[in-house]
Amino acid sequence: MKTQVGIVGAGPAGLMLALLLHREGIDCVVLEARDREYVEERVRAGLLEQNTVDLLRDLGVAERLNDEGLEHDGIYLRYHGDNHYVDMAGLTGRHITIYGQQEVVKDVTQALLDRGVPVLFEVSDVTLHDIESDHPRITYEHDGQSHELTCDAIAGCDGFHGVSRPTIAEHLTEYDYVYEFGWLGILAEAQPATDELIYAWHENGFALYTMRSQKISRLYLQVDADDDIANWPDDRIWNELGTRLGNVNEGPIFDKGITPMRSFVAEPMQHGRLFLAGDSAHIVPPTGAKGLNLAVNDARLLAPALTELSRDGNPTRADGYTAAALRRVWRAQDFSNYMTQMLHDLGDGSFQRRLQLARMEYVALSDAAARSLAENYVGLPAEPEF
Ligand code: RFL
Ligand code: PHB
Repeated sequence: MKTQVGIVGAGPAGLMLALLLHREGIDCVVLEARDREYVEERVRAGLLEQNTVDLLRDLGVAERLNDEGLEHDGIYLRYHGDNHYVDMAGLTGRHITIYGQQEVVKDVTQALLDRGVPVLFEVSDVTLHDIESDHPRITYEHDGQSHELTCDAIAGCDGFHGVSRPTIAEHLTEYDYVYEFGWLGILAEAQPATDELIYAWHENGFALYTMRSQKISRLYLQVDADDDIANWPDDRIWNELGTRLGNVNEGPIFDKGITPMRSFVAEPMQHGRLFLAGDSAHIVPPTGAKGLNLAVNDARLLAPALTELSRDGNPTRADGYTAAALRRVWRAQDFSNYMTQMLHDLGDGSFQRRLQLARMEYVALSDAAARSLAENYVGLPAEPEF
């Protein structure tokens, strides 16, 4: 089999790339290790930057997003028991939208299948070959048979634990930082007790109040990285959320889990004809809500680069992909780290904790400080074509 671009992974990066390439008339095949239901039900991110929403609209896949997405104007920073509003829309003229990552995945997967783009689920033994040639190949198993796909380029969109990055590991420099804490996240059938997201600094550690709809709340607690979800029966979770967030509406919890946190970047994001996009190349802690949005931005930059490479044989843009993508990646790394360091108990004593409060007060009191946080949080405008 032949295609122009072989895409490994049907997460946000791979799916968005496929849709963008299809719009340019470029053939692609998406290979996904898991089954469709698993990918579509996996609970993950929820916060879309304005750029991400604009791109989904531009691609004609925003019907449900327009109906069900919750547009927000700002966030609350909470410390010493009070909420301090940061007016993102007023400061930047841009918005953020709450719409579950798995809903984006469902909408884009369906659009691809409707437009005739092959998305193969439950593919195994994916192996990449001849990356340094003009015709790299992917071998894989599907439906009990071995297959080989010859491409002009391969997009490694297979997340942090995929096969793409390890294939070119010897050519990469990796920057890695692992935090000593994680997030315990829940979904509950409960009307959110807040109109905007609340990022809470508390002596016991960070907490975040977010939502999925008028009826579903999503909440997070900072816990130790090696904590076990079995230590957290529902009443302990609600108790701790109430302590850290103040007024919380309780309801049946239907999903809970602990996620470790890390900051990670692999450079460059290309070797030969293999291009990395999304979590396969970089991870941010979720405090800045950037992971999904970075994955989408990578796809936005990679699509025209691969189009020119495959259609015209012109590698100029493809060669510029790493530099273009990394600018936003490192900005997001810095912002995610800033939010994480300001809000969590880092275990480094009362002086540092007191400094965190001074930083938060500065954001609450100074327009300049608030604007800096706001423009990063809503997402800097998409960079011009490179
Ligand atoms: P994904 O979503 O991990 O998709 C990779 C896909 O590749 C498949 N795969 C393979 N397929 C074939 N062969 C193989 N060998 C394969 N190995 C893996 C996987 O099954 C999977 O389907 O990566 P992608 O597309 O780069 O997307 C990245 C985002 O998923 C991620 O950055 C965000 O979820 C991060 N994140 C958040 N991002 C935001 O922008 N805003 C948020 O509010 C936000 N909150 C979060 C988050 C991530 C969280 N967790 C659980 C990590 C909150 C949480 C709790
Ligand atoms: C979410 O809604 O899941 C969410 C929102 C903001 C974050 C992280 C996660 O910073």
